[in-house]
Amino acid sequence: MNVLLLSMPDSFEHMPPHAIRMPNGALTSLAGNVDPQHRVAVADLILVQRQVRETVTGLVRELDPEIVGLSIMTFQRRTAGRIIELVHALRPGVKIVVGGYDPSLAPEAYEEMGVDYLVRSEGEVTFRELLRAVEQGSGFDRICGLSYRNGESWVHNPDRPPHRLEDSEIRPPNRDARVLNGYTLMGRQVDVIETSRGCTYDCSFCSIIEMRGRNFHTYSFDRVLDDIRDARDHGTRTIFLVDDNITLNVRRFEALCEAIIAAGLHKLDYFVQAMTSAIANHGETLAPLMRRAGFRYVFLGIENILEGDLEFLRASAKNTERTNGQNTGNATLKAIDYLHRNQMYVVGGLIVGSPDDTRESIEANLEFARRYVDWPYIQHPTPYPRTPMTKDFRDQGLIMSERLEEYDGTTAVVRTQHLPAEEVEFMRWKAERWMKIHHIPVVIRHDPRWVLFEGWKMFAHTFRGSSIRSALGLESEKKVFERYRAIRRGEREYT
Ligand code: B12
Ligand code: SF4
Repeated sequence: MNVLLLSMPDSFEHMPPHAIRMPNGALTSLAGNVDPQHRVAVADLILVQRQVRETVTGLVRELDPEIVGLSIMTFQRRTAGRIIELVHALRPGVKIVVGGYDPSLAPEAYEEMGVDYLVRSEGEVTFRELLRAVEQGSGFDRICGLSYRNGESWVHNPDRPPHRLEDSEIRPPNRDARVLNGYTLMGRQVDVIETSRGCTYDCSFCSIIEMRGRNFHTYSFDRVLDDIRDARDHGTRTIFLVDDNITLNVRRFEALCEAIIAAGLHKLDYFVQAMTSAIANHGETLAPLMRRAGFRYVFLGIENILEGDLEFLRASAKNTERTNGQNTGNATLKAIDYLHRNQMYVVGGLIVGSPDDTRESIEANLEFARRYVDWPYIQHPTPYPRTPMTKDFRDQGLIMSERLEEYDGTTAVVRTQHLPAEEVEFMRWKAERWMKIHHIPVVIRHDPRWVLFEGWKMFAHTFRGSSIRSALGLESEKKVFERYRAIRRGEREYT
């Protein structure tokens, strides 16, 4: 069968598409795991963000797929709906399958969207079995993790337990299935690699626990190294490790760094997401190893520097420093110090706008980011389906927008008890633009050519909404913010 797999074009404030266009790891993993007789094409629509309609039309005409699959996050649901309509118009008999975080956590939302099959949680084995069943006409009732349309109603089969990843049942990704190109992270070709799946924490804002429960499973180093080599052989120079929480097992992470060095793969640049507690508590040995293995940017889940907010986010434990078995306070500064001492840069993940946040508490976090992080990645709490935080916000009546396309993390869709949503967003937006400028010298040193030819686009993106009048101080920042919001609304029309 011909199969076309699409990831959505929607991006958000911290991923300006002229600078960052990352592949969706799910789709190549699915492509690597179907039976060999199928012809699978993977198209990441972020690569053609302003030509979505033309590209999808061209691909459907050229590839003539029997099955079209879409990978969808919550803020991409509206775009997904429009793409499904387009595909149906182009090829009425096509079967549509959806997967990823949003379909898995809000399957009911897809029942009226022209979808035939919905794969919940991990997809490789379920999708393989689905294609077999479609091809052989053998029925779907035995496929765990699958929901499917049956006449006018939907059938939801039992869940599929998370895969243990230890055997070779999940085969490596198939990057040759990609039919578009142009992946980049500030001028260097980028790819994503998984070394593990799952997390045992339960932060209230995170979708991972509802998605797959609290567990942690790992791939073998041989497989991971082969995967990195494959990405490199496809032209990649920067690797993003997309593990949910690679720092859950620090000794394993250290061994992985050693394996990367031993395999001579440390000349690539690596980006990774990490818990502050793991870096603070093990930085003495871990940070130098990370540096030697090629790690350059570390996304730190700081979340918040105030204890009250950390409690609301249920993120205290992962941000706690321990000395001689005792809790000795917030781990953030120590983690940042270890990373900086080892020439790595900190992408500071902070969340501002929790229910009790005041102007002062938000400002304290913004000031912290100004002083200590190299690249801010500040977001607002966003009520994604089925997270504990969503329930808290709903119970307190603080959700201000149900327009899911705004659920991108940098549009404030909830208010606090003390501040309107728009004010929270304004404070973040105003502070963050200038923080990004401070990092430019580092980027120039690493990628001078890219900065020379593309840097101005990044600048223009960061300051969109500004005008000569605002630069001269003749217009208020609120006015610029209003313009920025209007531009952002327009950007969300991808189809
Ligand atoms: C890595 C990552 C990123 C990376 C890379 C994204 C990329 N291009 O791949 C970066 C940092 C760029 C990123 C950004 C964002 N992310 Co993100 N990200 C993740 C993370 C950590 C891992 C995702 C991943 O690659 N997993 C590995 C792959 C193989 O697994 P998978 O995606 O789950 O896919 C499997 C199944 O879902 C299923 N499947 C998926 N798609 C499909 C499609 C079909 C047809 C089928 C059959 C099956 C299927 O099968 C796959 C294989 O088993 C998750 C989870 C987490 N713990 O935080 C969040 C997560 C996915 N991100 C999230 C969000 C919200 C965002 C942002 C909007 C804002 C933010 N919070 O940072 C931005 C938007 C990005 C953009 N487009 O502009 C949310 C999504 C919540 C939701 N309900 O939609 C998550 C769950 C985190 C959270 N807050 O809970 N993200
Ligand atoms: S530690 Fe990270 S992956 Fe784990 S639940 Fe918290 S935010 Fe999610």
